Amino acid sequence: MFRRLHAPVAMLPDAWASDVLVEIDDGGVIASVTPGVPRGEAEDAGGPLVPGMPNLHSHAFQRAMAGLAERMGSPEDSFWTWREVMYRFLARLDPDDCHAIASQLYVEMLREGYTAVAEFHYLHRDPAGRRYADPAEMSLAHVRAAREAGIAITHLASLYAHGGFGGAPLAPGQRRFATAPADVLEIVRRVRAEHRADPDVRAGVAPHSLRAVSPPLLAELLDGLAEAAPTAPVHIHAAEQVKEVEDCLAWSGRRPVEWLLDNAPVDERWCLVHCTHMTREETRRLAASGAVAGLCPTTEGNLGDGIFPFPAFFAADGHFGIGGDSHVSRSPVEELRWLEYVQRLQHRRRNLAASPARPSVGATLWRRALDGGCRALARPAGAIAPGARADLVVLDGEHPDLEGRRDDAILDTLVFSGSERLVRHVAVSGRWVIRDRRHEREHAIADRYRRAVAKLLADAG
Ligand code: NGQ
Ligand code: ZN
Repeated sequence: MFRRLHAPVAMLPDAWASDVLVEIDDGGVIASVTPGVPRGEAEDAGGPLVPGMPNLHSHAFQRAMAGLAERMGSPEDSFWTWREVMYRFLARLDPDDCHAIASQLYVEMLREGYTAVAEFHYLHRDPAGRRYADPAEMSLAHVRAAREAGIAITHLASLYAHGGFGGAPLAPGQRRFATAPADVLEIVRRVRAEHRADPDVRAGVAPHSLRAVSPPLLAELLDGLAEAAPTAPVHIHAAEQVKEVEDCLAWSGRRPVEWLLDNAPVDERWCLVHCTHMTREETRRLAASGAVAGLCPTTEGNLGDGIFPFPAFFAADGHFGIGGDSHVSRSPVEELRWLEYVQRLQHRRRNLAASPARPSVGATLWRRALDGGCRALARPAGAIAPGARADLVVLDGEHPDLEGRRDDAILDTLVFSGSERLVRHVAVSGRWVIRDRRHEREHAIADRYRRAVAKLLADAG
């Protein structure tokens, strides 16, 4: 843990500054930020300093199947056939496998500049659909993986009770997800109790979707949460697929985002993941609600979801952050680049995530995703400012890509030219977890990951 860090340049909340001294207290919180001072005895960051990025949507186990769903099963392949492949994959996972996969994933994310993750977790039961002796076992395995890797985690225990709108029963492939509101609240309680002293572990809830959770169950969960953890975040998947929107209309006469805005207390505590398919009115209302839109551009591309109505949401000052979701990418740079490029392709224009006051696209995306991500994780970070947790990324100032780049051009270059090799050191709560692109335990963690995957694929035959 460092106490005083000096950077040649740093991205402060309003502008870039030079010769910045950052002081950190015993708890890993930034105590002071002073630009324009000599280094003195402070540690030398050695390159441009920017806040680390939160990853607001993760299903960690899906990391291990990246690349295994890219073969045509039928000419009708879609999100729904991918989901069948994913269900077959998860059917074999045990808590040790999940721990091995999540540790590897979290180390990879740190190396790319993510410093915190929201783990949207629904794999609660054993392969036969029975409760584990400790019903929080799978959740705690993920939290342990995060703490070993050194990434901050907001663990979101998912409520999953139905196989479709209108209270349809769970399909056989979904029996590992079966939960009631009381189970979810108990997991939240356990995660909080076991990590009470650790500010890098938080908990919240994730009603999986309006397909998986009926209105009475959603109300029961939110009532329980109001008592147990009134400020904890609430995440839900919404409007990712056209079929989901059609089914929701058939069930309720409303579209998923519209239903939530009309019937649930959607506000700053909420993160609606994807929101790919919204009308103009839903887009405006979602932005006005203060909720965060959880955008997962590489997974949304991979699954053929559709295109988020970014220009209207951005113009309405909506909050958004980025998630790795199925982890076909572990890089915040790639998520942000895809976010902008998809819009350019659709609208046949350039530089959409920008404004006359903030013309730099890469810097605007980085700043806005920091803000939305920290809101979604309920993590006071995302800025180099007093009071924020010291989640920091040091870029490689000697890298040829950054030659002659100043201020926001540094982040434009990171996002649009950037190789991932630009991320050099990474700190979470003032502790170095990546030094010179390496994690202290990366070899042991990768070995364990390889063994787990080898076993899983051998079992699959
Ligand atoms: C999930 N993933 O829960 O892992 C979902 C697929 C579903 C994404 N939507 C399952 N990307 O939505 O039913
Ligand atoms: Zn998801």
